[in-house]
Amino acid sequence: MSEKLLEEQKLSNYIDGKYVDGKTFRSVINPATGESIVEVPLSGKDSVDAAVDSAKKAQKEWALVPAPMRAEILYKIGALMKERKERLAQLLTMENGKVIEEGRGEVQEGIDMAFYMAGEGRRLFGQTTPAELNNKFAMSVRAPVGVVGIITPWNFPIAIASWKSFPAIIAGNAVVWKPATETPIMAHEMTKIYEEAGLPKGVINVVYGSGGDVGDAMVHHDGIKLISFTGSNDTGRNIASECGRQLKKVSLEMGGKNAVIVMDDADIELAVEGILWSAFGTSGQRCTACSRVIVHEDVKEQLEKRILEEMKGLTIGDGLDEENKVGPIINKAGLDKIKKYIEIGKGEGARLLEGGYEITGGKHEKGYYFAPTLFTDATKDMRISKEEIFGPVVSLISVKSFEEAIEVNNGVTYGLSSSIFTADVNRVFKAQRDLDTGIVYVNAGTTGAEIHLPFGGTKGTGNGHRDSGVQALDVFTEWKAVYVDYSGKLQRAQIDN
Ligand code: UN1
Repeated sequence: MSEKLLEEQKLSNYIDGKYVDGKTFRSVINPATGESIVEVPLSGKDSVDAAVDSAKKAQKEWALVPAPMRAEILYKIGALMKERKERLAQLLTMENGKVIEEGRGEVQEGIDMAFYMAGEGRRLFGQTTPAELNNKFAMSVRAPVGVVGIITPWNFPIAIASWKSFPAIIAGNAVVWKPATETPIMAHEMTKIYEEAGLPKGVINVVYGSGGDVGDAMVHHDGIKLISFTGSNDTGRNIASECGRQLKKVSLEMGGKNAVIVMDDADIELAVEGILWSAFGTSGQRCTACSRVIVHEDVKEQLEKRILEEMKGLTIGDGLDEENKVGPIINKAGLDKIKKYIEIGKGEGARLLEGGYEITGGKHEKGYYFAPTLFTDATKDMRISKEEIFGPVVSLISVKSFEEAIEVNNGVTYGLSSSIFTADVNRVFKAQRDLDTGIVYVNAGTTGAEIHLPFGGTKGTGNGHRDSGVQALDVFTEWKAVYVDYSGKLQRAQIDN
């Protein structure tokens, strides 16, 4: 399969519109089979320097291309992604492991983002406003930030890159992109698409390598004016403190501990479907994955029973096989982290109802598989109820009231996504007001954010910025206030009126 889909045996950095060979490499492993798919360069500071030089040159000219003309190229990028959707989805499943249906869904997110941001090429709205003085015109316009650095994770290698790179380029920036070393193939496929769509050289540069080398060099480079990062909380904090020291703009998205609340008046069957999809889809490796179920005590037993029954129907295996509903975990480190949390949960006194083990043997032998897992009788203060596990593990916490459910939901350091199942309209509106997360769902699970709405969260999830939506433009632009005095004399604001 890999030979047929991908001809290259080694990937190359993409700098100034040219493929530049790497010196040292590591293998990209298909987590479903343990097989090596391709070699990815492990670059260093010199490659980042070259990428920034190229981006700087390109950005000057790109910023002068009228935004509707930049959009023409972005429309072409979207059209090529659409044309290659199946190829991209298959390669995505091979490098990331998510089941092919989800691979297609993710590529679609990227396509949607391309067309949506291309539309912004004819908007990029600023404001005009009356001036304080006569014969004077006042307006605010969006200006590009300059050369921007984007650092993207392995769990959504094409969607998250699209949320960041497309608003960046439509606004007239040039990009240095470090994709996750686990999933570089999506970036490589995108470089071919940029070329074919006619994106001028240097507008997007791709440098492969580790966070410690390439990421660090980007964060420290004074030619990069902004870092947009999605990844772990620890790395995000380190990036933010270094960017703070340099007064570099920084936008962070760092995960969640998302809960589905099931009230006593909920449609239980619908809630079960929502929980299964958002807890075990992408093997729980979404920032938005449901890893807590906060259930009203009156329906706890019924919900538990129905979740358990439905979990039995989850087929686990290689995501390229359409039969499978749950794919592998990204790598051994991911698997080890999940295993550690199973032991923590047991030690804390949560009751393991299902799963809790690595799946080995037969067709699972060479990949990294973990059984979908359900804990019950968890309490809000347990580590499994507070810390991000990033795997197919969900814990049930029982509560006595709506108010307690909201309190438990909000009692974690993260604030990305939350959900409530209820039939009571008053509870719906109170919940959307009081749930302290950047995304709230009613009668749906915690996943499935749409690209034209802001994506991000409160507290430890981020630092106040949002990916996707028009809000992403606020990250990738500076506001400039422009005053045009056409009175022919010096008018002094705050004095001459
Ligand atoms: C992520 O997990 O970082 O809402 C992104 C969702 C997807 C994106 C998830 N559209 O679950």
